[in-house]
Amino acid sequence: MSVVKQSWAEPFKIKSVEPLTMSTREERERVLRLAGYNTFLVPSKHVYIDLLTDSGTSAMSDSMWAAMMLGDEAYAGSRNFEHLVNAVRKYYGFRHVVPTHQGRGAEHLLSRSLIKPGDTVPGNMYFTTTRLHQELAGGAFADVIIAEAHDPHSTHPFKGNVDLQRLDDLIRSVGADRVPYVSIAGTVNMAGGQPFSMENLRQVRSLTSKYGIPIYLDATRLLENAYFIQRQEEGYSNWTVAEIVREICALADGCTMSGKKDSLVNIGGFLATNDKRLYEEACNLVIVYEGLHTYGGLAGRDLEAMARGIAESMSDDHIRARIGQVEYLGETLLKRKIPVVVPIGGHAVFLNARSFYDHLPQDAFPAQTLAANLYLQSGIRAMERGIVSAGRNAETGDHNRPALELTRLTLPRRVYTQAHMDVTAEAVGETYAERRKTTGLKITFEPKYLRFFRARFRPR
Ligand code: PLI
Repeated sequence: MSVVKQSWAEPFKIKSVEPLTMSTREERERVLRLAGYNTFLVPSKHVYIDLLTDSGTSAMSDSMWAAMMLGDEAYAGSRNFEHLVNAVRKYYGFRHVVPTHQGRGAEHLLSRSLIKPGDTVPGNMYFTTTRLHQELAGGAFADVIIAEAHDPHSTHPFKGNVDLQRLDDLIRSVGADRVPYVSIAGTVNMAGGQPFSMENLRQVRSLTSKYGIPIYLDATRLLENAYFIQRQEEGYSNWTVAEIVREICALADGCTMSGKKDSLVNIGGFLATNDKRLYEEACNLVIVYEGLHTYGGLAGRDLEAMARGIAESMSDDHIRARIGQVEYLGETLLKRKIPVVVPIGGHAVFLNARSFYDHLPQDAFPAQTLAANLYLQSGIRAMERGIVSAGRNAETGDHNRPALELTRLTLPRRVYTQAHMDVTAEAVGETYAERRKTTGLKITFEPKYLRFFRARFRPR
């Protein structure tokens, strides 16, 4: 294993490049106004460094691009499907695989198959699409993550851990038969990309086994979680990340997956399970909503790229450089005394917008404001992960008010260089220097579901 080296460098060289465009501040003012101060509504041609998301934005390798020419575009039983199933079985260890167009397709299948109206699904913090699918299936999400996860200053190394007492109390209060599964996400997105520990997952497994409740992983960034276990949890420093991923999956019954993150593809996902009954139901539903159970809304070439992306992603050198870059940006910002969530997470650096704009109330949307101002300052695109993302309470209609009010600088895999990180840190520093001028935003339009994608704002 090569993980004991002092420094890291990208384990690839660049073969193909895409030019970046820089705009003027006047242009960005106009673009931002037209976009309703929502970075999701800014056309990418007006973006300089795009840190909106790590989803579907990775650079594929030459091998993955070559795989695109090996698409077996048969309607049924494409050989690329077999390759995908083999890759999932080998690296994640689950027996049955249903491809989907992306992660939320798999969440839809899982939620519709297992949740009955009135059920409760405990999880280590909500994720936007995951919770919505649980709610649309008639269930309610219940947060059982440890309290430290809601504290941007806590340096707990495994802020993605489940609070076992809370989980046990919840199961007892709603009844085990109303808990169809427990949902455990790798490097918890909304907590700042924070991992769970193997020990904690083992304890969750032993608790849920007592009640006969299955565990479904959100494996979207499980590999990143495995890297933190390798580096930080006693007993794992000599394991490969691939071995750790298998060990995690051995403690679960299945997973949903957005291949657009860990698996390095621009589109694709899957549901995987060891439960034959769930597999059968998911096959029924995927045919209605996505496509045949052997392609799930994807072309053969996409399935092939994902099969190769899964194998490629399971490399210690790859994941070390990927998270090394995120940490480099985080540490550069910390040196500049910019308030960020600590520890630095796996896929992104999360700016603590509450501290950044400590003069703004949460109803002035500080994290949304920060994303807008950073864009205005530099053309760098970030995204909100705070009160806007949290949406409204399904029963009362009031804003959900999360403790964390964050702006996410998300790093696509293998796309940007260290110099881009330096420029980003400078731009954040300049935005911070001007923080007192900011008065925040007002919401002017709000879509029904997942409002952060399309909501519009204006200055307060
Ligand atoms: O964007 P999808 O449908 O492929 O995946 C949905 C999804 C599920 N779980 C988690 C933890 C995610 O982060 C996730 C998607 N995340 C996006 C798009 C993001 O920007 O973080």
